[in-house]
Amino acid sequence: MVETGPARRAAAAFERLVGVAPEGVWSAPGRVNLIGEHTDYNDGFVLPFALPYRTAVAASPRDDGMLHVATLHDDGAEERADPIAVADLEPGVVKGWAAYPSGVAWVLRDQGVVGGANLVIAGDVPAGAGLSSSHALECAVALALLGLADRAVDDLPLVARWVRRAENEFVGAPTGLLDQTASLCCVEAHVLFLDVRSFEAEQVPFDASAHGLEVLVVDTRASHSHTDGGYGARRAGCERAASVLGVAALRDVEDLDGVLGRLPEELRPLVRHVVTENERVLAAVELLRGGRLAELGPLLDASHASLRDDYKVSAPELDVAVEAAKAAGALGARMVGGGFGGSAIALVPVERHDEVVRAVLAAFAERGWTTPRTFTAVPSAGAGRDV
Ligand code: GAF
Repeated sequence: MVETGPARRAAAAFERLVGVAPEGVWSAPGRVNLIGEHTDYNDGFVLPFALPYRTAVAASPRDDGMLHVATLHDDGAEERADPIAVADLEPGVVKGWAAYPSGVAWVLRDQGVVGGANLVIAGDVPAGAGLSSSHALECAVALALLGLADRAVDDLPLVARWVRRAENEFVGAPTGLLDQTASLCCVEAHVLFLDVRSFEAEQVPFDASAHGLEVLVVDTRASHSHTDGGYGARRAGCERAASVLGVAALRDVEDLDGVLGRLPEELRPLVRHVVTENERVLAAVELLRGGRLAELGPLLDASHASLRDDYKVSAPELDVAVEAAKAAGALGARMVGGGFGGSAIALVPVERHDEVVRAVLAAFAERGWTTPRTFTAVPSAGAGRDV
């Protein structure tokens, strides 16, 4: 049990707000996905790792069946959501940030976790950055509520499915299983190679620094959302294409060139992206298994081009970050997450770090855009109990 900064802050805020120490503190990380974007809801492959940034939830049970939730904002201000009876939770009744923890309590109620709770949240996963801050919060809440109920958490993929239900049905974001599975199942110094259909998982060692490399994250500060239609439209297009082709999911498409002609024109690029992106994940895993990290660059570049030109989920800020990083010496770069804003990653030789960061900041400054935030991402621990 490692007590992290967010865990300490959540526990301290809990004592201030509730007046006693919490029964426990649980936390979960954000993620980046090395490659494999928009493949998860097509039953495909993903390759994420957990970030060193986490959301922590300090918690204690309540015997009146009420859910009291508060969050600590970055500026130190505390905000309490309106208390609500767990029995009264239904999709649509809780809005804003409190919908995320409430949605998890709603799902777990169906699993027999019916008691009330005090939850105080603190975290340092950048919000709106495509780094999965919402899933970090939901996973931490899930572990906290299960922990308070003394429920063993031995089936993490099942917990991931519960969290997906909260996100899809309570929050209203039609997301897949990538983010919550990464947050729950990733381990330090590895990327998680996950077959989303079978849930077969392999922890693949990933130590970029041993190769003189780093994964640089550029949070463009162009904020994104998964509830505003663009994400759902792509997902619906994929489902329509699978149904036209008579396959269970686009994962099952084998002869890409052969099937494209059978599809309405507007669906072809979606299918092309998903099929080629799955191939890129498999190729990336082969490179990692062979210790050939420095050869990942072209796969990252091809992934970005496919997301930009075929899937059409990039944004000018993402494209500029990717191009500037590459021009300054990155071996490859791509947007990560759902897109329409958020973050990009670049595979950077350590000695080019400063130059790449300078180039990205200069490109943004030239355009009068908000200064992006950059950091080096090291594969970190997944969710768990801190205290
Ligand atoms: C978002 C979603 F939450 C994930 O499920 C996944 O689809 C991702 O976008 C794109 O790969 O992060």
